[in-house]
Amino acid sequence: TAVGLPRKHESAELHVLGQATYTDDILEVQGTLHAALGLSAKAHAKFSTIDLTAVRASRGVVAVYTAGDIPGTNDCGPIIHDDPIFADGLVQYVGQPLFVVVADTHDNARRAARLAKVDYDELPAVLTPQAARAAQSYVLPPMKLARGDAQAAFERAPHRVQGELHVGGQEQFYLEGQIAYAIPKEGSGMLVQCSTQHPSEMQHVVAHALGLHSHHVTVECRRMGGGFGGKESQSALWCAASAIAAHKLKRPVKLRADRDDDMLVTGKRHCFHYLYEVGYDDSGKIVAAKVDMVSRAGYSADLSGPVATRAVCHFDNTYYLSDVDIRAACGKTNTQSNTAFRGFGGPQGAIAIEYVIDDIARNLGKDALDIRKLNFYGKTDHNVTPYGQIVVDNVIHELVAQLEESSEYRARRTAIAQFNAGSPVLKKGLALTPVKFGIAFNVTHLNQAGALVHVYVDGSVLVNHGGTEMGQGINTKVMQCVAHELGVDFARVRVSATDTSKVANTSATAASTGADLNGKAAQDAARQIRDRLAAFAATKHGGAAADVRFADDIVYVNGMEIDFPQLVQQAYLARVQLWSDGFYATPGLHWDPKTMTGNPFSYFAYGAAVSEVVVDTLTGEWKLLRAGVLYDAGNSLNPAIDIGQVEGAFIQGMGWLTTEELWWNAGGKLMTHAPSTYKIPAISDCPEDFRVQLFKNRNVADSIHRSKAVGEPPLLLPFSVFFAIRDAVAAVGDNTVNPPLNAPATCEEILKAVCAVQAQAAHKA
Ligand code: MTE
Ligand code: LUZ
Ligand code: MOS
Repeated sequence: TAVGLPRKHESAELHVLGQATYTDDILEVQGTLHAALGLSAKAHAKFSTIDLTAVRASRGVVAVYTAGDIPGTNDCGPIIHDDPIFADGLVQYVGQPLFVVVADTHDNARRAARLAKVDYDELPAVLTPQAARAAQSYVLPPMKLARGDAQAAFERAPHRVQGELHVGGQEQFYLEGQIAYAIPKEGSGMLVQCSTQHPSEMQHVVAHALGLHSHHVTVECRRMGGGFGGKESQSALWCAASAIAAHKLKRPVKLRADRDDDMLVTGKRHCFHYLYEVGYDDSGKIVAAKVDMVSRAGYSADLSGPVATRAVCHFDNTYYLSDVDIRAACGKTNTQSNTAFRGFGGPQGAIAIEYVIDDIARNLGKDALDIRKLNFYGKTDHNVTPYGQIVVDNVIHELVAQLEESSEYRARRTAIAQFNAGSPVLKKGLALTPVKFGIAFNVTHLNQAGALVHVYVDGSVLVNHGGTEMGQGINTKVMQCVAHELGVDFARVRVSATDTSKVANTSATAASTGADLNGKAAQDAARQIRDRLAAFAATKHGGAAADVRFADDIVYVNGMEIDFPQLVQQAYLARVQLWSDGFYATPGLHWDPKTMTGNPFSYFAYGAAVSEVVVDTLTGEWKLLRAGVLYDAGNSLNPAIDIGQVEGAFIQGMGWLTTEELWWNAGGKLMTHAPSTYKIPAISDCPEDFRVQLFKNRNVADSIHRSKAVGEPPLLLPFSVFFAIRDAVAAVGDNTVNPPLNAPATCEEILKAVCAVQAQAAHKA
């Protein structure tokens, strides 16, 4: 079987040899020009004209296009369509594109882009989600999900905790930046080669911008050097701008953002601000939970609605909350329009309840793990989420028990207490946190995928599917599925670039559903070919079609063994169709956005992690000493790739919660727009002792080979790092004071929390 083996990534050799082709590596067509964007210098301002004289006169410049030059619609936003390609009379954030300049070289285009003169008429700017909430300024109507009577239950509760929390955003920091290369074709055709998670959306945006139909536009993406959600919708601007220029000039135009522009222009993970009020009993059981979250949506809606919805639907995490009131609003701010980022609001929803549980544990003088376990969803009762979906596959009890034991959690807890008692400056902390993550797009219709499988006469197989490769290994997994279905060697199968002219109307490769959806679609296509081959084999060689078996590159028919290519050759001569399309739509999903109830998810993926840190309480510096992870990938399609995904997501999530800080100045300019000021984790931040294991399980849902998705859920595992830091900080006092720690827990933030705990401890004494 090809499925379930720990195969290396299909492009592993190309990656390490530097031979994998990214968009910028594609050989340039003769006559290619290079573009750059001119950006707004103000956060919120009106303007009437842009003086482009100096831009036009700059060396190598061929043309400049502004909003008025767009042949079709000036829009590159998903869902709500409130994102102009080029600002038209109004700028809403520092970095908003005003125009595209095309020159002979990349450097000449960039130099020219800075020479525009704009007469801004400044307007007041809203720069934080809290300010947006105060002004009731939202990009979408606020949402609410309630069950029971949270207010009454809160008032009756034996104990109450209330507080606020701020969790910062995060730059996707894909290694390959945004890029699009538009090549005009005959008869108004346009080919756009680009780095995108969503080729069909790019096709639509380019068609609309050019005033053409979808059939005029082909979008192709062989691979991305990472997307992480940042290329789900926001690759559109770059596609549209390059295509407009290419269409006007009838020349190929490449638009590659340099890192600073990429970070200034594009949206990031939403930061969230929370107000919470939770009631609990003496044992630590939550009896009432109220939370009011507001996100930083930025100046437009983009995907902020579905992100907030996922935050609402992940506030419960692994816990049964009888009486809840969850509110979420998407604050309109004069900053980049925030977008998808691995987890898509799920991490932001779940961290709030984890913070509350951490508070409760300290208030009761108990271990937070015990409070967590006490509140877990039940297996047969207390198993309905606030949005009405029944948790039918709950494995969190056994998963956490296994990790607790294998990590020697209790013994380490004791050892850490002893260490801290004898160590006034260095304090250690420990935390074990669980994850439950709903798998499916929470916008139901997006849960569909298509594939095309070709078996050529020589027995080689070419697969094209609607998913995109961003390093996560979707192609490897789909190849495994097809090889399995046809019973052929893995080496017989190849995947070609994602191409809107091959598979139409695809969804973004997102919501961790890439392999689930496209694996099923490719399986469907391969199965049809296999069935045709089986029918043909039985006709030609005798026996029943149902008894024909395909395995190990051999076809077993009526007691005979025929090599796969040989049977293919025979079938071709007999005029059997050797290629097929395939399609899949996830069954059983429904969602009512008005009541925020339904069955939005196909199933849940689970995991848990335990982290141990040491914090220098004089400097706020810290180190992750050891981390252990148990992740439920179901019947994993590829354990090597899945473990890689878990490790990557863990470290990426750790960066979000600790070192990665987005900082805007008083004028609304993002000052952390390069790695010099924005600190992503480095290899030296990875724990020396890092144990990642997959939990033995099988999906109860009929997913592809009973596997479970792995892309996003592990991003929530490093909650354990954040709460281990908070645990260490609490040890500065007597472990009863809740450190007011916001994320990211930078050294500065940790020191502030240390001082707050010391001040409270002094006050008590
Ligand atoms: N892994 C790598 N190497 N690069 C990426 O950009 N994106 C993540 C995750 N893992 C990403 C990644 C995100 S945000 C998602 S939604 C999933 O991969 C998408 O791919 P999948 O659905 O095929 O798992
Ligand atoms: N929903 C979701 C979405 O759960 N994940 C996504 O990535 C997404 N993207 C667009 C719309 N809804
Ligand atoms: Mo992933 S945030 O759903 O692209």
